[in-house]
Amino acid sequence: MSQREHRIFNPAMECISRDELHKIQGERLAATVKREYENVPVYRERMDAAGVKPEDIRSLEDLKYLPFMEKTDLRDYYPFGLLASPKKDIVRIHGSSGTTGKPIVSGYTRNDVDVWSEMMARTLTAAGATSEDIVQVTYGLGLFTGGFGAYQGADKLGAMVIPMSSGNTQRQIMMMKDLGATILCCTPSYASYLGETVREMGIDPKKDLKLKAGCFGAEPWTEEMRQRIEQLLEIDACDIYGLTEIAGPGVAFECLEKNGMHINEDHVIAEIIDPTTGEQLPYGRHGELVFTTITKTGMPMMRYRTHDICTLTADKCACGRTLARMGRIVGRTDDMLVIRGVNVFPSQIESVLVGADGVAPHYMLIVDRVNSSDTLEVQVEMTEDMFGDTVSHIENVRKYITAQIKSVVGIASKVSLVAPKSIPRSEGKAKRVIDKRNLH
Ligand code: DLL
Repeated sequence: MSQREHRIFNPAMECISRDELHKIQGERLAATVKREYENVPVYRERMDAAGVKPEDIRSLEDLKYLPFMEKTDLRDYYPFGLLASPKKDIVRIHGSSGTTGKPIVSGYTRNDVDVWSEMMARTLTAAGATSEDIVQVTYGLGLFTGGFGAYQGADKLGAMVIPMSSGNTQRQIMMMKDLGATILCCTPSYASYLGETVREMGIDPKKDLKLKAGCFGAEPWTEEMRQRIEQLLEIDACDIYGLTEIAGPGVAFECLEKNGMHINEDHVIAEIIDPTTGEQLPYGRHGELVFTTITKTGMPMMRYRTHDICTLTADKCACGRTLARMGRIVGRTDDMLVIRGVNVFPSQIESVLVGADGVAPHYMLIVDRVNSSDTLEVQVEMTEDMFGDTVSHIENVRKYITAQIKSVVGIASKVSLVAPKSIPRSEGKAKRVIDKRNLH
């Protein structure tokens, strides 16, 4: 057992026996499918086409008979075509930018907002938060779910919330210091930038700040990035996961064991499937994460394909929770880069860069096609120290990184060490890839 003190917001649910949980999931699934079939024409059509009736879905094992939903469905039935409740019962809309013009939107009833707030209260509690804490919300407050999700969870806990929203780094740090924020909620890329700026301003996090933990998510990050943020800000950095279509942040969260994210399985059912065949894969195997909501009433989702790739485990966690855990997201089936036939995830390259001396983890991957062959350029910023170093030392570091990328990812790349602060910083989700191959 770990020596850490673990706080649990709702022990009755978070530590429920797996048998009892599966029973509840089966009952909630059956009720949700009935609601979907009766209220949403597209669910009825798809289930009829698959030859499944609501009465066929009686337990968790029947999940596999249900059809999948995709992000394209949210576009096709935009904005209200997937509502399972009357529009007057929808109290909130959130959305996220898609790869094409219109955002995808999801409608939440009062029940859905309450469920999501509880999921986020569990998330903050797992990172050590209580009603005594001061939570700085640096996720954008707006259509994006990050800001409101973190705000609602902290509010449910009875903590003090500083709803900063994103941006204005100096001001974030001033408020953090003056108000004594103890918990930080933002993207990991921004947490790392905040940490660097804190150090540049000569602030000693141990002496001058009161931060103890952060709930970071909304984009893929690595174990190396966790260590960097923890060192820069002297905090526990916990990974949190969510998506607009399901509930926003808090769908899954790490406890202080930092060993995978507990899924709020009394509200969602998680599966891992083979992205090509759609077959369910056993726990422990990497595949595409699929969620089915079982308490959502506004816009419930049936077997929603997230395109996120990870593993699941139901092994016991030292925190005492029985909720299954998802591993770090290693990439997405759709932003996985295929370069000269090799699957490449930006997170693999990030793990090399964060571990290398002389460079800061601000990078951009530029993929192109030259003479019918794919090319990968990795632009990474030098640290200030390195920038003033000898040409031969810089060249050695460049060669070292090139060799590491080759050994981790399996393909050759061109590594360019660029000047400090020359790669644009992001306040929300970081943009790490420019793929020029589709432009030719
Ligand atoms: O990013 C919700 C969120 C806000 C989660 C704040 C965590 C913290 P969307 O904008 O709809 O919602 O984007 C969802 O972001 O399918 C993943 O690809 C990615 N993502 C979210 N959390 C993580 C994470 C919010 N912890 C999409 N690790 C998801 C890796 C993540 N990727």
